[in-house]
Amino acid sequence: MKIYLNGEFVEKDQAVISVFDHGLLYGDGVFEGIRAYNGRVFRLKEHIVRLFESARAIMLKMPWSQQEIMDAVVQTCAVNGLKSGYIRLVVTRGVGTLGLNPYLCDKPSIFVIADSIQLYPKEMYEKGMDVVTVATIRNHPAALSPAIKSLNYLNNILAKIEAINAGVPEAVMLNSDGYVAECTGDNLFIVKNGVLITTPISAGALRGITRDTVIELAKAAGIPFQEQTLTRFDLFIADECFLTGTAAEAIPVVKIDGRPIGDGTPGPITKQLIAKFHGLVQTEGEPIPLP
Ligand code: PXG
Repeated sequence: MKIYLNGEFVEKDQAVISVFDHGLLYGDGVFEGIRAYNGRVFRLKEHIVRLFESARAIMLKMPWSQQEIMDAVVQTCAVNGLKSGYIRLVVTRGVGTLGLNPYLCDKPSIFVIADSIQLYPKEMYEKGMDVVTVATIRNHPAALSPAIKSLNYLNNILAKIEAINAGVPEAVMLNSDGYVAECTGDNLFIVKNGVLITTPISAGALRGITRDTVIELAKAAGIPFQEQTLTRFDLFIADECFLTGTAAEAIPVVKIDGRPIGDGTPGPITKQLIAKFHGLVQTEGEPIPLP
């Protein structure tokens, strides 16, 4: 496997980062998880725009153009012969000194890994998954904003640990006001009385690219949609629930905090949207030049 690292392709075991890189020392950096399907990189431009916005929010000046990074992503897939898989694009503050001052870091580091991912077992996509609400709240927007896809995921990891310790794979995180924010690596949708609903970004959600895609698909299919502040009560009385994320794709949720959602099986609108999503990703995206 070849990794793109600071402008070069290097073998996996040679793809190393300095212990003085602030990405490692402080989680000071930004990243994207991107998917390739059927020889195309899905919504690449949207991921790159979000990466640049995350970088801007942390005052990390990108020395590369958006096009250069898009080319690096596509080339990393091509040199690895990757037709379908998962791409991790990471930009760190770069090598600096001990001490927090980011301005002492000379230049950012960048790397791209093109590999595979299987987040949840296949049967969960068919039968649905169970989730729990956890005590760890989503970062307060006045601290590290949940809109920034930063390398500092420890808060979400703590929530993920709570879920796994409770015997389920994913956690619903609330915000500091007690409203539903999102999950540790996925956005959350419910269906109530035929209306598709997701939490607003202002509730502490990342503007997920899969979230945006599902909203587009719903609108095109004539499914009523709204963003709405949600409480746990709203989840408990929902007819359907599902999660979206680049890694997870779209996955039905059938139980929250031990309570069955709807009739306890993936709902019809959930299944319809998941099918449409799978159709779309096969045909849309930046082509990977494969031999
Ligand atoms: N919320 C959060 C907090 C995320 O990290 C999403 C929503 C979904 O966004 P996209 O754009 O992917 O639809 C994410 C992205 C993992 C993993 O291993 C998940 C993400 C990133 C990296 C790893 O579960 N999620």
